[in-house]
Amino acid sequence: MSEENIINRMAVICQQIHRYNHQYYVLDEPSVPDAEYDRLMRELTTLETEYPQLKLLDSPSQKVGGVALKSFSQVVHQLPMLSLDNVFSAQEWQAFVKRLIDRLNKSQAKATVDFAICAEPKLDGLAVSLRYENGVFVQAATRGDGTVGENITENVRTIKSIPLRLQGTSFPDVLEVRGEVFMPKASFDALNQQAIKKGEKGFANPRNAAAGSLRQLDSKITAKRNLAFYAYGLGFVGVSEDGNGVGENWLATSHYQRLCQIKALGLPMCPEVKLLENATQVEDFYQHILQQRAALSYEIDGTVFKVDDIALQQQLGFVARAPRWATAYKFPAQEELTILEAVDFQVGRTGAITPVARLKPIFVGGVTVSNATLHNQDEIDRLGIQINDTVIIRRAGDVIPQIVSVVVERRPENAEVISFPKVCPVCESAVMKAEGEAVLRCTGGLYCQAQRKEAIKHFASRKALDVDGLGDKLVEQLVDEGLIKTPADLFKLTSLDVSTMARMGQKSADNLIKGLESAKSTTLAKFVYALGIREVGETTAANLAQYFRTFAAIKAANDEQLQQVPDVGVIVAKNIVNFFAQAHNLEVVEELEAIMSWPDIEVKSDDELPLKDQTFVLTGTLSKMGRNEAKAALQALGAKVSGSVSAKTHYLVAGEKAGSKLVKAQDLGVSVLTEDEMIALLNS
Ligand code: I6G
Repeated sequence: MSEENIINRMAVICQQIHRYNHQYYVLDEPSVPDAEYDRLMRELTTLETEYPQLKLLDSPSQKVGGVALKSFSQVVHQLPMLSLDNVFSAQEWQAFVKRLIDRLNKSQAKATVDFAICAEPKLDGLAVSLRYENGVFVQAATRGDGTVGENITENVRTIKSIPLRLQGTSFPDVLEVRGEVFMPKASFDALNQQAIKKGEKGFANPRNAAAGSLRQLDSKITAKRNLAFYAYGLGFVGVSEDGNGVGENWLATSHYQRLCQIKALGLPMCPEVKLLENATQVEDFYQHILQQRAALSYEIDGTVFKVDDIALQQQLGFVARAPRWATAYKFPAQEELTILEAVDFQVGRTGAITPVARLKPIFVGGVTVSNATLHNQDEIDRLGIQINDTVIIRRAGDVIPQIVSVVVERRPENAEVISFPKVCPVCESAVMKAEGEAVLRCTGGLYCQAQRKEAIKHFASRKALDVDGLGDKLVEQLVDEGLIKTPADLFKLTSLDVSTMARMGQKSADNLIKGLESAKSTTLAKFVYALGIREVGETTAANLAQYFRTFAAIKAANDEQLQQVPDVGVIVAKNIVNFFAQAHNLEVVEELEAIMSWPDIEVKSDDELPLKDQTFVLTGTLSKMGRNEAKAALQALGAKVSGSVSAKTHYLVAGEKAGSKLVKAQDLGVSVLTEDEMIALLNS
């Protein structure tokens, strides 16, 4: 690159980062994912390291964050509030350790490489500095540009977990505690739901919600937002001019011990913080926290590792804006940029036509993503998305990838509006949108090959008839080759039919026939669920079976009778009546009734249903019983098992790694049972 090109590139990046900083720190409205920001910052610092003479005076690499808001008074930090450098891989971590060791070797005659490391999750919040004078909270400031922050004392005062007076009697006259203010995931969800109800936009993520809440000029608003705080270190510590206190001597010589000291004064410390014996334990800690991530009640984006010995920290010192003795070891980005290359339309079991985004493959959240659902026209309108747009894609944990937003400023000239098909893309039947629904549906029913395939897949699926040897691919092949049209046709297949299909051996064919034979004996609840009636899930099917006891009674029930069943409202009742009113459904159902069997339902008295009217929610890993077994056991005693926690929940059963449902239950005061307590309840 010529010098002119380098200068231009640096100027472009600086301008971009300034804009992103303003959007992120001042407006609380980030327009690009953190990964893109980090990439630009790295490109800039690499160029600046290679060509220091070309570095711009106002380069954002010299700043830690955004600018202080005009509307808050300013606070000059007595000690600068630094930032952290990042590593993104095991290799980069090793390089960081090597740099530490080299530097210590240079500065010490006999360097000890076996130093302890203080390890913590990296919270996705907002760094703040709290100042206590003679044990009393007097000031809170944001990091700002690291030298000058915003005075947010009145807002921070409202954070419940921050003490206004330190506990005990032994502490320095002046103590600045630094840490992260954050919004727990459950509080963020509740806040956004409230916003949506009021027709407002809501926050993009818990970090923005925390920042937005701290920047309220009216601290009454902040007080209503459930913010939390974990301390991560110290700022200025000393004896005040008129004081005779303990000053700096009070401080331990280990970072971890200092955190424990801060905790003993009544300040919250993250429970996941751990003292590691040496750098070889870092990778395990990183993996452990990565696995815990979804179950933690707060958002994190990585881990932080610090040399624990304060004397070593002092030898290592600082670079321009970060300590040399600490680094954040970040998780793979959960948000990335990519291009929407095309949109296909898929037809589901109930005829719903779903637009599927075909994306330029992108590595995000640890996997390569090339598809994402766009749900329906409303979602497309909400996103304002067009083909060839640059989009932000998010994949958090095991959750399916989502398109979060469009980077409108990158819209190319060849962007194309997404238009829905006028007829079903599979069978060309008419399409329609029912009143009040956002979903467009194919009206072809079982005439539509796509709906047929999905109906048969559902019929054979694990929670329905659980047909051994019949996976989704095989169903597609059987339908494509014209061997089956309905679920009832499955039972007409012979081993010869199947074994003569492409890529099918005799053994797999025999397995399938055997699987079908044993699937003929089932339960009434599973049979009803397997029919795939719209919105009749497992619980509703079980309730229908328990209430009506025979299939004939379910088939003959009218709207009013159906609505007597727990869980069945107007819409579900209508779906059931409509299903049995269609001749082609009845034909298949009658064929199936002739082939299949299930035991009679025992009538239970109220005495035998001691958990009647009690609603349970199961969450986390139930290692002794497993979720399905626990659910069935609770339902057998009359309990209702729901998927989400609300004020109507009576008990939450929390297994290992329970996450946001546990937090919500605690917030709502719902009784929480361990798996053992649930088993004891079932046995009693
Ligand atoms: O911004 C930060 C977040 C978390 C930090 C930090 C931290 O430790 C867990 N530690 C330091 C030393 C600094 N910033 C400067």
